[in-house]
Amino acid sequence: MKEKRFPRSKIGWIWDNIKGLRGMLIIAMIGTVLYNFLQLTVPFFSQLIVDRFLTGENAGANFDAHRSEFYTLIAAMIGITLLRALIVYLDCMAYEHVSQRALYRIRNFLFEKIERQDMHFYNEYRTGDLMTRLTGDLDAVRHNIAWVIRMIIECFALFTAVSIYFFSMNVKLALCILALAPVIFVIVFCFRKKVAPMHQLLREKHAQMNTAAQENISGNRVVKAFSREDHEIDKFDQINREYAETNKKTRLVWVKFFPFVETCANLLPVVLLWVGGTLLMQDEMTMGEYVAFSGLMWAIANPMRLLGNILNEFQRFSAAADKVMEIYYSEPSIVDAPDAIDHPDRFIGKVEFKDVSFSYEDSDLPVLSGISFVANPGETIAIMGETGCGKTSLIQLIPRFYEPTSGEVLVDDLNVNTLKLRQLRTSIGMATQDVLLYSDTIDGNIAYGDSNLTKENVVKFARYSAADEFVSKMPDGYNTIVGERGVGLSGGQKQRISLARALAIRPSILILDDTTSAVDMETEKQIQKSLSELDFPCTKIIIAQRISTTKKADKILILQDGKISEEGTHDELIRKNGYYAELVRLQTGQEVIQ
Ligand code: DUT
Ligand code: MG
Repeated sequence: MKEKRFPRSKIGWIWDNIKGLRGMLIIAMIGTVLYNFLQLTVPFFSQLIVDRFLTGENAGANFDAHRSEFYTLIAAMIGITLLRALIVYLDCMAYEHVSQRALYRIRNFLFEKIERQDMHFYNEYRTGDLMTRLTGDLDAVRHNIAWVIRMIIECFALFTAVSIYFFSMNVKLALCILALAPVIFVIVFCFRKKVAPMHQLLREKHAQMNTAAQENISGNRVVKAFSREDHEIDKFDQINREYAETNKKTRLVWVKFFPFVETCANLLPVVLLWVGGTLLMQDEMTMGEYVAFSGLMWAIANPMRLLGNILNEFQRFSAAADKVMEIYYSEPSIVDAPDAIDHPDRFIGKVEFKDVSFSYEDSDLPVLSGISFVANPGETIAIMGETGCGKTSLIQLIPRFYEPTSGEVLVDDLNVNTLKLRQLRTSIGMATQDVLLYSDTIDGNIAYGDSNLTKENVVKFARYSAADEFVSKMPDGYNTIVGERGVGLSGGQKQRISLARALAIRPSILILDDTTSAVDMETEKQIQKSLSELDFPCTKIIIAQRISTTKKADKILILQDGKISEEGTHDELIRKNGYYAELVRLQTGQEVIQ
């Protein structure tokens, strides 16, 4: 798996994202150290009580003489225990608060990043994978702040505090007990090396599973149409099984190391009994000190036992953070030039291609080569050609969804890469080949590009696109919810709403990509009439297959294998007797047969 380089380390990145909360996190960390040091007070007081009042020659006399001191020590133990509980409570709240705020911040930032990405990004990343980054991966990051960091500090603080205390009581016994620590570090180091790649794999499997689920849910119609439910269920089962297996394997890595850690942890009481007992017999330590050692043995053993878990979680965070940071630091390649021209006025709508060639990043095959044409303001340009000849690719260069590999695309004689993307794109009304309507009302969908659009105007644009008639017949009219969760619309109905949405921004340039392909001839005629009578100036670039759509265009371009093979008006192209003339013959012939 390739290592990605980011401008910040993972911890540095978290630090950046808790701006304004850093003070709270530092206080929380100090709190963690504090409550772990407070752990020592109970054994410390126990040691005092044992030595003064319970063992030794004067124990009975001490107890009678200093009864109040005895009770004060007991009360102090209770008081400190309560105080410690309060600190733990506040501490957990602080970590939770910081982690949730960081999660919220990063998630919003990531969403914005994703929203502003260019087409290359969307070609590269699958939806399920992006969803995994926004949910599971980010939660691993949150968990790291809320739990892993706290646990690491807790283990170190406890270990350090206890070590200091042990050394202050008896150096020999402390050394014997802590001699086991290096062994633990070696074990943990080996474990980390083994488990880190497992977490990366696990994370990949998780993303694959989410992608499979997402694609199946959104593409369920295709699954149903081909009766492939069983096949898809089997496929999902396979991915799910792989995920479960990887998950199990990752968890089991620790199981291999655990016996060694457990043995070390279990050796601790043996060392205490053996060495401590000897020292006790030689009067080198008191019974109280022995009790204190014994009472704190868990504080050495627990961090040992916890280390595996902490490291597991840290590796999970590490794998997830790589994925999140990849998006966090990604930059779209198509952005405003630093000296982009400000063009606040309406474009007059001249579009020009000057010797444009284009190929997609992921393939070397040229999709377009040497394309040159001019669409003068107000003209209608039709683009025709066989499927896959590059029509959609061509029009996507106008709003700069992609950039030409050579040549220039100009709008109003300005190269599109010198314009501000926002100004350029808000001047272009586009109805794409795959219609996507949002889960919103029809009204909301039409007014998508201009939320201040009045009701009358929504209806006006719906009339232009011949949508008003069927929308008015719906029980809720323009308030009918459409899209994924709404009522179903036919392909032609969706196309008409998408056309109304493109028109509603009153664009200087209107681009229609096969927008009336699913509409009947009669309705299409109606739409064409409306398009020629728009109440705002607009250059139209229309991709279509039907002669009836393109016949009246000022210019028809025929694309063949990414090149313009024919160019001219309907009559000129008929005279040329080439591809277009053949198309006319084919289509009118069909009409005669019908
Ligand atoms: N292509 C890619 N990557 C993409 C999109 C398309 O490599 O993301 C290729 C496929 C095809 C060529 O580019 O060989 C042109 O595709 P385009 O979508 O421009 O073709 P079209 O003329 O719009 O075809 P259709 O009439 O089917 O919409
Ligand atoms: Mg296309």
